[in-house]
Amino acid sequence: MSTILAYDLGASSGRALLGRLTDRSIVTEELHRFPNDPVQVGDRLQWDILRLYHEIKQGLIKTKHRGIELQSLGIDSWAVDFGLLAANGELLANPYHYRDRHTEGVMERVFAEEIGREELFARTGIQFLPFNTAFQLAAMKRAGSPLLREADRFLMIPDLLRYFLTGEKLSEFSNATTTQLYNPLQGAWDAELLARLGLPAAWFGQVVQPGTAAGSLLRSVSGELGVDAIPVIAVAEHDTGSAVAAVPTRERSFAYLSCGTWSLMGTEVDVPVLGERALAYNFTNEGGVGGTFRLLKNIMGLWIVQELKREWERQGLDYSFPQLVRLADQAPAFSAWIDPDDPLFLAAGDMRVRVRDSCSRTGQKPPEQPGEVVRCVLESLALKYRYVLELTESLSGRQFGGLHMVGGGIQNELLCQWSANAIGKPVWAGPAEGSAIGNLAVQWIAQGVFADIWEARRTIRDSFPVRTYEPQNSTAWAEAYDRFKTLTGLG
Ligand code: LFR
Repeated sequence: MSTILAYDLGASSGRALLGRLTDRSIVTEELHRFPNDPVQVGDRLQWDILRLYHEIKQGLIKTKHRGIELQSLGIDSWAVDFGLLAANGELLANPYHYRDRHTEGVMERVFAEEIGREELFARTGIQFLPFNTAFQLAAMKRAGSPLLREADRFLMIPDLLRYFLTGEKLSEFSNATTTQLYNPLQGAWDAELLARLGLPAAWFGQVVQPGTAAGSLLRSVSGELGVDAIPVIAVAEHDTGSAVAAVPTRERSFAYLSCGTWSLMGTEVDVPVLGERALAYNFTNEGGVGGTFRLLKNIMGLWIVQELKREWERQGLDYSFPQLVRLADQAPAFSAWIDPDDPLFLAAGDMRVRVRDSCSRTGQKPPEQPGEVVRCVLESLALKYRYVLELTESLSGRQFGGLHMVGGGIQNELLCQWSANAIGKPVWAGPAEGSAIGNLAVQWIAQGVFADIWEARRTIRDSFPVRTYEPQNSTAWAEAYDRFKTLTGLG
Protein backbone atom coordinates (compact mmCIF):
# COMPACT_ATOMS: atom_id res chain seq x y z
CA MET A 1 0.00 0.00 0.00
CA SER A 2 1.33 3.39 -0.99
CA THR A 3 0.68 6.32 1.36
CA ILE A 4 1.50 9.82 0.22
CA LEU A 5 0.67 13.38 1.24
CA ALA A 6 -0.66 16.28 -0.85
CA TYR A 7 -0.46 19.84 0.40
CA ASP A 8 -2.94 22.01 -1.43
CA LEU A 9 -2.74 25.71 -0.60
CA GLY A 10 -5.67 27.88 -1.62
CA ALA A 11 -6.06 31.62 -1.36
CA SER A 12 -8.03 31.32 1.90
CA SER A 13 -7.09 27.94 3.37
CA GLY A 14 -4.66 25.09 3.01
CA ARG A 15 -4.99 21.38 3.59
CA ALA A 16 -2.89 18.26 3.78
CA LEU A 17 -4.64 15.28 2.25
CA LEU A 18 -3.36 11.77 2.86
CA GLY A 19 -3.75 9.45 -0.07
CA ARG A 20 -3.72 5.67 0.09
CA LEU A 21 -3.99 3.35 -2.81
CA THR A 22 -5.56 -0.04 -2.12
CA ASP A 23 -6.76 -2.41 -4.78
CA ARG A 24 -6.59 0.27 -7.49
CA SER A 25 -8.84 2.51 -5.44
CA ILE A 26 -7.83 5.83 -3.89
CA VAL A 27 -8.80 6.57 -0.32
CA THR A 28 -8.17 10.06 1.05
CA GLU A 29 -8.18 11.52 4.51
CA GLU A 30 -7.80 15.13 5.50
CA LEU A 31 -4.89 15.10 7.90
CA HIS A 32 -4.52 18.82 8.51
CA ARG A 33 -6.40 22.00 7.55
CA PHE A 34 -5.35 25.57 8.25
CA PRO A 35 -6.34 29.11 7.36
CA ASN A 36 -4.29 31.13 4.90
CA ASP A 37 -4.95 34.74 5.83
CA PRO A 38 -3.05 37.34 3.84
CA VAL A 39 -1.81 40.25 5.92
CA GLN A 40 -2.07 43.92 5.00
CA VAL A 41 1.04 45.79 6.16
CA GLY A 42 1.01 49.46 5.24
CA ASP A 43 0.27 49.64 1.54
CA ARG A 44 1.15 46.05 0.83
CA LEU A 45 -0.97 42.89 0.96
CA GLN A 46 1.36 39.97 1.72
CA TRP A 47 1.25 36.23 2.18
CA ASP A 48 2.30 34.89 5.58
CA ILE A 49 4.66 32.43 3.94
CA LEU A 50 6.43 31.31 7.11
CA ARG A 51 3.09 30.45 8.71
CA LEU A 52 2.30 28.32 5.65
CA TYR A 53 5.66 26.58 6.02
CA HIS A 54 4.91 26.08 9.72
CA GLU A 55 1.59 24.44 8.82
CA ILE A 56 3.35 22.17 6.33
CA LYS A 57 5.57 21.05 9.17
CA GLN A 58 2.54 20.49 11.41
CA GLY A 59 1.15 18.12 8.79
CA LEU A 60 4.39 16.12 8.89
CA ILE A 61 4.35 16.03 12.69
CA LYS A 62 0.83 14.59 12.53
CA THR A 63 2.03 11.76 10.25
CA LYS A 64 4.70 10.97 12.81
CA HIS A 65 2.21 10.88 15.70
CA ARG A 66 -0.01 8.56 13.69
CA GLY A 67 2.89 6.29 12.77
CA ILE A 68 2.31 6.91 9.07
CA GLU A 69 5.23 6.20 6.73
CA LEU A 70 5.06 8.46 3.71
CA GLN A 71 6.43 7.42 0.32
CA SER A 72 6.41 11.02 -0.87
CA LEU A 73 4.81 14.45 -0.60
CA GLY A 74 3.94 17.23 -3.02
CA ILE A 75 2.77 20.83 -2.77
CA ASP A 76 0.45 22.82 -5.03
CA SER A 77 -0.85 26.36 -4.61
CA TRP A 78 -2.42 29.29 -6.41
CA ALA A 79 -0.28 30.68 -9.23
CA VAL A 80 1.62 33.84 -10.20
CA ASP A 81 3.03 34.78 -6.76
CA PHE A 82 6.68 34.32 -5.85
CA GLY A 83 9.50 34.90 -3.40
CA LEU A 84 12.95 36.34 -4.07
CA LEU A 85 16.03 34.83 -2.47
CA ALA A 86 19.24 36.67 -1.64
CA ALA A 87 22.58 35.28 -2.77
CA ASN A 88 22.97 33.53 0.60
CA GLY A 89 19.71 31.64 -0.02
CA GLU A 90 17.59 33.58 2.45
CA LEU A 91 14.11 34.74 1.54
CA LEU A 92 14.26 38.51 1.13
CA ALA A 93 10.66 39.38 2.02
CA ASN A 94 7.15 38.06 2.32
CA PRO A 95 5.69 37.40 -1.13
CA TYR A 96 3.11 39.94 -2.28
CA HIS A 97 -0.48 38.87 -2.78
CA TYR A 98 -1.62 38.99 -6.40
CA ARG A 99 -4.57 41.13 -5.31
CA ASP A 100 -2.26 43.86 -4.04
CA ARG A 101 -2.96 47.11 -5.82
CA HIS A 102 0.66 47.77 -6.84
CA THR A 103 0.04 46.30 -10.28
CA GLU A 104 -2.83 48.67 -11.13
CA GLY A 105 -2.21 50.27 -14.52
CA VAL A 106 1.15 48.50 -14.93
CA MET A 107 0.06 46.10 -17.67
CA GLU A 108 -0.87 49.00 -19.95
CA ARG A 109 2.45 50.71 -19.25
CA VAL A 110 4.38 47.55 -20.08
CA PHE A 111 2.48 47.32 -23.40
CA ALA A 112 3.39 50.92 -24.18
CA GLU A 113 6.98 50.91 -22.99
CA GLU A 114 8.43 47.41 -23.13
CA ILE A 115 6.47 44.91 -25.18
CA GLY A 116 3.18 45.00 -27.08
CA ARG A 117 0.21 42.81 -26.26
CA GLU A 118 0.42 40.75 -29.45
CA GLU A 119 4.08 39.95 -29.05
CA LEU A 120 3.78 39.14 -25.37
CA PHE A 121 0.95 36.72 -26.13
CA ALA A 122 2.80 35.18 -29.06
CA ARG A 123 5.82 34.58 -26.80
CA THR A 124 3.98 33.17 -23.78
CA GLY A 125 0.44 32.11 -24.77
CA ILE A 126 -0.75 33.48 -21.44
CA GLN A 127 -3.93 35.51 -20.88
CA PHE A 128 -3.60 39.09 -19.69
CA LEU A 129 -4.39 39.38 -16.04
CA PRO A 130 -3.06 42.50 -14.33
CA PHE A 131 -1.46 40.43 -11.57
CA ASN A 132 0.60 38.08 -13.75
CA THR A 133 4.10 37.70 -12.36
CA ALA A 134 5.56 39.67 -15.27
CA PHE A 135 3.45 42.69 -14.27
CA GLN A 136 4.16 42.25 -10.56
CA LEU A 137 7.89 42.39 -11.29
CA ALA A 138 7.37 45.33 -13.65
CA ALA A 139 5.46 47.13 -10.87
CA MET A 140 8.29 46.51 -8.40
CA LYS A 141 10.80 47.77 -10.93
CA ARG A 142 8.85 50.95 -11.53
CA ALA A 143 8.53 51.50 -7.79
CA GLY A 144 12.32 51.10 -7.41
CA SER A 145 11.86 48.14 -5.05
CA PRO A 146 15.08 47.44 -3.10
CA LEU A 147 14.22 43.75 -3.25
CA LEU A 148 15.14 43.68 -6.91
CA ARG A 149 18.62 45.02 -6.11
CA GLU A 150 19.25 42.23 -3.61
CA ALA A 151 17.53 39.39 -5.46
CA ASP A 152 19.56 36.46 -6.69
CA ARG A 153 16.86 33.89 -7.31
CA PHE A 154 13.17 33.77 -8.17
CA LEU A 155 10.92 30.97 -6.91
CA MET A 156 7.15 30.55 -7.16
CA ILE A 157 5.24 29.86 -3.90
CA PRO A 158 5.34 26.03 -4.04
CA ASP A 159 8.93 26.12 -5.38
CA LEU A 160 9.82 28.23 -2.37
CA LEU A 161 8.15 25.96 0.19
CA ARG A 162 9.73 22.94 -1.50
CA TYR A 163 13.07 24.73 -1.31
CA PHE A 164 12.61 25.28 2.45
CA LEU A 165 12.01 21.54 2.81
CA THR A 166 14.70 20.22 0.47
CA GLY A 167 17.22 22.97 -0.23
CA GLU A 168 16.65 22.43 -4.00
CA LYS A 169 15.89 25.52 -6.09
CA LEU A 170 13.79 24.13 -8.94
CA SER A 171 11.03 25.81 -10.92
CA GLU A 172 8.04 23.63 -11.67
CA PHE A 173 6.66 23.87 -15.22
CA SER A 174 2.86 24.25 -14.75
CA ASN A 175 3.34 27.15 -12.37
CA ALA A 176 6.26 28.66 -14.32
CA THR A 177 4.00 29.11 -17.34
CA THR A 178 1.63 31.34 -15.34
CA THR A 179 4.36 33.96 -14.85
CA GLN A 180 3.98 35.10 -18.49
CA LEU A 181 7.79 34.90 -18.67
CA TYR A 182 8.01 31.34 -19.99
CA ASN A 183 7.97 30.56 -23.69
CA PRO A 184 6.16 27.26 -24.37
CA LEU A 185 7.46 27.05 -27.95
CA GLN A 186 11.07 27.38 -26.81
CA GLY A 187 10.32 25.22 -23.75
CA ALA A 188 12.25 27.64 -21.55
CA TRP A 189 12.14 30.96 -19.75
CA ASP A 190 12.01 33.57 -22.52
CA ALA A 191 15.47 35.15 -22.37
CA GLU A 192 14.64 37.97 -24.75
CA LEU A 193 11.46 38.84 -22.89
CA LEU A 194 13.34 38.85 -19.58
CA ALA A 195 15.95 41.19 -21.09
CA ARG A 196 13.27 43.54 -22.44
CA LEU A 197 11.67 43.68 -18.99
CA GLY A 198 15.09 44.25 -17.38
CA LEU A 199 14.96 41.01 -15.37
CA PRO A 200 18.20 39.03 -14.93
CA ALA A 201 17.96 35.61 -16.57
CA ALA A 202 20.10 34.21 -13.75
CA TRP A 203 17.17 34.57 -11.33
CA PHE A 204 15.21 31.97 -13.26
CA GLY A 205 16.49 28.46 -12.74
CA GLN A 206 15.92 24.99 -14.08
CA VAL A 207 12.33 24.17 -15.01
CA VAL A 208 11.15 20.64 -14.22
CA GLN A 209 8.05 18.83 -15.45
CA PRO A 210 5.22 17.81 -13.11
CA GLY A 211 6.11 14.42 -11.68
CA THR A 212 9.83 15.09 -11.23
CA ALA A 213 11.58 13.75 -8.14
CA ALA A 214 12.75 16.95 -6.49
CA GLY A 215 14.94 15.81 -3.61
CA SER A 216 13.98 14.82 -0.11
CA LEU A 217 13.66 16.53 3.25
CA LEU A 218 16.86 18.20 4.39
CA ARG A 219 18.50 16.52 7.34
CA SER A 220 17.87 19.66 9.39
CA VAL A 221 14.13 19.46 8.63
CA SER A 222 13.67 15.73 9.19
CA GLY A 223 15.77 16.04 12.35
CA GLU A 224 13.70 18.92 13.71
CA LEU A 225 10.42 17.12 13.06
CA GLY A 226 11.60 13.62 13.89
CA VAL A 227 10.51 12.18 10.54
CA ASP A 228 12.31 10.29 7.75
CA ALA A 229 14.02 11.94 4.79
CA ILE A 230 10.74 11.81 2.83
CA PRO A 231 11.06 12.20 -0.96
CA VAL A 232 9.48 15.34 -2.37
CA ILE A 233 7.88 15.34 -5.82
CA ALA A 234 7.35 18.45 -7.94
CA VAL A 235 3.68 17.79 -8.82
CA ALA A 236 1.60 20.05 -11.08
CA GLU A 237 2.30 22.77 -8.55
CA HIS A 238 -0.24 25.18 -10.00
CA ASP A 239 -3.44 24.17 -8.19
CA THR A 240 -5.46 24.49 -11.40
CA GLY A 241 -3.00 22.14 -13.11
CA SER A 242 -3.54 19.62 -10.33
CA ALA A 243 -7.33 20.11 -10.46
CA VAL A 244 -7.46 19.42 -14.19
CA ALA A 245 -5.26 16.35 -13.71
CA ALA A 246 -8.04 15.04 -11.43
CA VAL A 247 -10.92 15.51 -13.88
CA PRO A 248 -12.48 12.02 -14.05
CA THR A 249 -13.07 12.13 -17.80
CA ARG A 250 -13.20 9.22 -20.19
CA GLU A 251 -12.94 11.50 -23.23
CA ARG A 252 -9.75 13.05 -24.50
CA SER A 253 -11.74 16.10 -25.52
CA PHE A 254 -13.53 17.48 -22.47
CA ALA A 255 -14.53 20.76 -20.87
CA TYR A 256 -13.82 21.48 -17.22
CA LEU A 257 -14.58 24.10 -14.65
CA SER A 258 -12.31 24.19 -11.63
CA CYS A 259 -14.55 25.91 -9.15
CA GLY A 260 -13.28 27.67 -6.04
CA THR A 261 -12.23 31.21 -5.26
CA TRP A 262 -11.68 31.38 -9.03
CA SER A 263 -13.62 29.60 -11.73
CA LEU A 264 -11.24 28.30 -14.37
CA MET A 265 -12.97 27.03 -17.48
CA GLY A 266 -11.51 25.45 -20.57
CA THR A 267 -10.25 22.31 -22.22
CA GLU A 268 -6.99 20.35 -22.37
CA VAL A 269 -4.91 20.59 -25.55
CA ASP A 270 -1.62 19.12 -26.77
CA VAL A 271 -0.19 22.33 -28.17
CA PRO A 272 -0.77 25.95 -27.14
CA VAL A 273 -3.46 27.79 -29.12
CA LEU A 274 -1.80 31.08 -30.01
CA GLY A 275 -3.88 32.54 -32.81
CA GLU A 276 -5.53 35.92 -33.07
CA ARG A 277 -8.80 34.69 -31.63
CA ALA A 278 -7.15 33.25 -28.52
CA LEU A 279 -5.63 36.68 -27.98
CA ALA A 280 -8.92 38.47 -28.67
CA TYR A 281 -10.85 36.18 -26.28
CA ASN A 282 -8.02 36.53 -23.73
CA PHE A 283 -7.59 32.78 -23.31
CA THR A 284 -4.52 31.26 -21.73
CA ASN A 285 -2.34 28.21 -22.35
CA GLU A 286 -1.07 27.05 -18.98
CA GLY A 287 1.32 24.13 -18.80
CA GLY A 288 -0.17 20.84 -17.64
CA VAL A 289 0.70 17.23 -16.90
CA GLY A 290 2.24 14.95 -19.51
CA GLY A 291 3.05 17.71 -22.00
CA THR A 292 -0.55 19.03 -22.15
CA PHE A 293 -1.73 22.64 -21.94
CA ARG A 294 -4.80 24.10 -20.32
CA LEU A 295 -6.58 26.28 -22.84
CA LEU A 296 -8.75 28.19 -20.41
CA LYS A 297 -10.06 31.48 -19.18
CA ASN A 298 -10.21 32.84 -15.64
CA ILE A 299 -13.69 33.74 -14.38
CA MET A 300 -13.88 35.70 -11.14
CA GLY A 301 -15.58 32.81 -9.35
CA LEU A 302 -16.85 32.57 -5.79
CA TRP A 303 -14.44 35.30 -4.68
CA ILE A 304 -17.22 37.89 -4.90
CA VAL A 305 -19.46 35.85 -2.59
CA GLN A 306 -16.55 35.15 -0.22
CA GLU A 307 -15.94 38.89 0.03
CA LEU A 308 -19.66 39.62 0.55
CA LYS A 309 -19.67 37.08 3.37
CA ARG A 310 -16.60 38.66 4.99
CA GLU A 311 -18.15 42.07 4.77
CA TRP A 312 -21.42 40.97 6.38
CA GLU A 313 -19.34 39.31 9.10
CA ARG A 314 -17.63 42.63 9.80
CA GLN A 315 -21.09 44.11 10.25
CA GLY A 316 -21.93 41.37 12.74
CA LEU A 317 -24.09 39.39 10.28
CA ASP A 318 -22.66 35.91 10.50
CA TYR A 319 -24.09 34.04 7.52
CA SER A 320 -22.67 30.63 6.73
CA PHE A 321 -22.04 29.82 3.08
CA PRO A 322 -24.96 27.32 2.93
CA GLN A 323 -27.20 29.96 4.53
CA LEU A 324 -26.30 32.48 1.84
CA VAL A 325 -26.98 29.92 -0.85
CA ARG A 326 -30.39 29.15 0.70
CA LEU A 327 -31.27 32.85 0.80
CA ALA A 328 -30.19 33.17 -2.83
CA ASP A 329 -32.42 30.25 -3.75
CA GLN A 330 -35.40 31.97 -2.11
CA ALA A 331 -34.76 35.36 -3.77
CA PRO A 332 -36.60 36.24 -7.02
CA ALA A 333 -35.05 34.80 -10.19
CA PHE A 334 -33.46 36.75 -13.04
CA SER A 335 -33.73 40.19 -11.38
CA ALA A 336 -30.28 41.65 -11.99
CA TRP A 337 -26.88 40.58 -13.31
CA ILE A 338 -23.27 41.70 -13.37
CA ASP A 339 -20.30 40.72 -15.47
CA PRO A 340 -18.34 38.97 -12.69
CA ASP A 341 -15.13 39.62 -14.65
CA ASP A 342 -15.42 43.38 -14.47
CA PRO A 343 -12.02 44.46 -12.99
CA LEU A 344 -14.12 46.28 -10.41
CA PHE A 345 -14.46 43.00 -8.52
CA LEU A 346 -10.78 42.04 -8.47
CA ALA A 347 -9.50 43.72 -5.32
CA ALA A 348 -10.81 42.98 -1.83
CA GLY A 349 -13.40 45.36 -0.46
CA ASP A 350 -17.00 46.40 -0.45
CA MET A 351 -18.54 44.01 -2.99
CA ARG A 352 -22.13 44.82 -2.07
CA VAL A 353 -21.67 48.43 -3.12
CA ARG A 354 -19.80 47.37 -6.26
CA VAL A 355 -22.48 44.86 -7.29
CA ARG A 356 -25.22 47.44 -6.72
CA ASP A 357 -23.31 50.15 -8.60
CA SER A 358 -22.69 47.84 -11.50
CA CYS A 359 -26.42 47.00 -11.70
CA SER A 360 -27.41 50.69 -11.54
CA ARG A 361 -24.92 51.56 -14.28
CA THR A 362 -26.52 48.99 -16.58
CA GLY A 363 -30.03 50.25 -15.87
CA GLN A 364 -31.08 47.43 -13.55
CA LYS A 365 -32.66 47.64 -10.15
CA PRO A 366 -29.82 46.95 -7.69
CA PRO A 367 -30.30 43.92 -5.44
CA GLU A 368 -31.06 44.88 -1.86
CA GLN A 369 -31.20 41.95 0.57
CA PRO A 370 -28.27 39.52 1.07
CA GLY A 371 -30.16 36.72 -0.72
CA GLU A 372 -30.83 38.99 -3.69
CA VAL A 373 -27.21 40.11 -3.91
CA VAL A 374 -25.90 36.54 -3.75
CA ARG A 375 -28.50 35.40 -6.28
CA CYS A 376 -27.39 38.14 -8.65
CA VAL A 377 -23.76 36.98 -8.38
CA LEU A 378 -24.45 33.23 -8.67
CA GLU A 379 -26.79 33.59 -11.65
CA SER A 380 -24.25 35.88 -13.31
CA LEU A 381 -21.52 33.28 -12.77
CA ALA A 382 -23.65 30.51 -14.29
CA LEU A 383 -24.47 32.71 -17.30
CA LYS A 384 -20.82 33.68 -17.69
CA TYR A 385 -19.93 29.98 -17.69
CA ARG A 386 -22.15 29.52 -20.74
CA TYR A 387 -20.42 32.43 -22.45
CA VAL A 388 -16.92 31.08 -21.78
CA LEU A 389 -17.93 27.53 -22.68
CA GLU A 390 -19.11 28.81 -26.07
CA LEU A 391 -15.80 30.62 -26.55
CA THR A 392 -13.92 27.44 -25.60
CA GLU A 393 -15.88 25.43 -28.16
CA SER A 394 -15.33 27.98 -30.88
CA LEU A 395 -11.61 28.35 -30.14
CA SER A 396 -10.85 24.64 -29.83
CA GLY A 397 -13.21 23.54 -32.61
CA ARG A 398 -14.68 21.01 -30.19
CA GLN A 399 -18.24 20.33 -29.07
CA PHE A 400 -18.71 19.25 -25.49
CA GLY A 401 -21.50 16.96 -24.32
CA GLY A 402 -21.37 18.40 -20.82
CA LEU A 403 -19.13 20.07 -18.28
CA HIS A 404 -16.92 18.51 -15.61
CA MET A 405 -16.91 20.59 -12.44
CA VAL A 406 -14.23 19.93 -9.81
CA GLY A 407 -13.16 21.80 -6.67
CA GLY A 408 -14.71 22.99 -3.43
CA GLY A 409 -17.26 25.14 -5.29
CA ILE A 410 -19.23 22.01 -6.24
CA GLN A 411 -20.48 21.82 -2.67
CA ASN A 412 -22.69 24.68 -3.79
CA GLU A 413 -25.38 22.48 -5.35
CA LEU A 414 -27.41 25.46 -6.46
CA LEU A 415 -24.49 26.76 -8.52
CA CYS A 416 -23.98 23.31 -10.09
CA GLN A 417 -27.67 23.13 -11.02
CA TRP A 418 -27.76 26.67 -12.37
CA SER A 419 -24.59 25.99 -14.35
CA ALA A 420 -26.28 23.00 -16.00
CA ASN A 421 -29.38 25.14 -16.65
CA ALA A 422 -27.33 27.96 -18.13
CA ILE A 423 -25.22 25.82 -20.45
CA GLY A 424 -28.18 23.59 -21.36
CA LYS A 425 -26.01 20.49 -20.90
CA PRO A 426 -25.30 18.14 -18.01
CA VAL A 427 -22.79 19.07 -15.33
CA TRP A 428 -20.76 16.22 -13.84
CA ALA A 429 -19.62 17.40 -10.41
CA GLY A 430 -16.71 15.77 -8.60
CA PRO A 431 -14.31 15.34 -7.02
CA ALA A 432 -14.51 18.32 -4.64
CA GLU A 433 -10.87 17.99 -3.56
CA GLY A 434 -9.76 18.19 -7.19
CA SER A 435 -6.41 19.90 -6.69
CA ALA A 436 -5.29 17.71 -3.80
CA ILE A 437 -6.34 14.54 -5.63
CA GLY A 438 -4.53 15.65 -8.82
CA ASN A 439 -1.50 16.33 -6.64
CA LEU A 440 -1.66 12.75 -5.29
CA ALA A 441 -2.18 11.37 -8.80
CA VAL A 442 0.98 13.00 -10.16
CA GLN A 443 3.00 11.66 -7.23
CA TRP A 444 1.78 8.17 -8.09
CA ILE A 445 2.65 8.70 -11.74
CA ALA A 446 6.15 9.77 -10.62
CA GLN A 447 6.43 6.58 -8.58
CA GLY A 448 5.35 4.47 -11.53
CA VAL A 449 2.18 3.35 -9.73
CA PHE A 450 0.08 4.83 -12.56
CA ALA A 451 1.36 4.55 -16.11
CA ASP A 452 0.04 7.97 -17.08
CA ILE A 453 -2.59 10.63 -16.50
CA TRP A 454 -5.25 8.46 -18.15
CA GLU A 455 -4.75 5.60 -15.74
CA ALA A 456 -4.83 8.14 -12.92
CA ARG A 457 -8.11 9.67 -14.19
CA ARG A 458 -9.66 6.21 -14.57
CA THR A 459 -8.77 5.37 -10.98
CA ILE A 460 -10.10 8.73 -9.75
CA ARG A 461 -13.37 8.04 -11.60
CA ASP A 462 -13.67 4.67 -9.86
CA SER A 463 -12.79 6.07 -6.44
CA PHE A 464 -14.90 9.23 -5.98
CA PRO A 465 -18.58 9.99 -6.50
CA VAL A 466 -19.51 12.18 -9.46
CA ARG A 467 -22.97 13.75 -9.34
CA THR A 468 -24.83 14.53 -12.56
CA TYR A 469 -26.97 17.67 -12.81
CA GLU A 470 -29.33 17.62 -15.81
CA PRO A 471 -30.33 21.02 -17.21
CA GLN A 472 -33.74 22.35 -16.15
CA ASN A 473 -35.87 25.35 -17.29
CA SER A 474 -33.83 25.53 -20.47
CA THR A 475 -36.04 28.07 -22.24
CA ALA A 476 -36.05 30.55 -19.37
CA TRP A 477 -32.28 30.28 -18.97
CA ALA A 478 -31.70 30.69 -22.71
CA GLU A 479 -33.76 33.88 -22.68
CA ALA A 480 -31.92 35.05 -19.59
CA TYR A 481 -28.61 34.42 -21.36
CA ASP A 482 -29.50 36.69 -24.25
CA ARG A 483 -30.52 39.49 -21.89
CA PHE A 484 -27.41 38.91 -19.74
CA LYS A 485 -25.13 39.33 -22.76
CA THR A 486 -26.83 42.54 -23.83
CA LEU A 487 -26.83 44.04 -20.35
CA THR A 488 -23.21 43.22 -19.62
CA GLY A 489 -22.03 44.28 -23.07
CA LEU A 490 -20.83 40.78 -23.99
CA GLY A 491 -22.62 40.63 -27.30
C1 LFR B 1 -6.69 29.34 -8.75
C2 LFR B 1 -5.54 30.11 -9.34
C3 LFR B 1 -5.77 30.49 -10.78
C4 LFR B 1 -4.88 31.68 -10.91
C5 LFR B 1 -5.20 32.38 -9.63
C6 LFR B 1 -4.17 33.36 -9.14
O1 LFR B 1 -6.46 29.06 -7.42
O2 LFR B 1 -4.35 29.39 -9.24
O3 LFR B 1 -5.50 29.47 -11.71
O4 LFR B 1 -5.11 32.45 -12.04
O5 LFR B 1 -5.37 31.35 -8.68
O6 LFR B 1 -2.98 32.73 -8.84
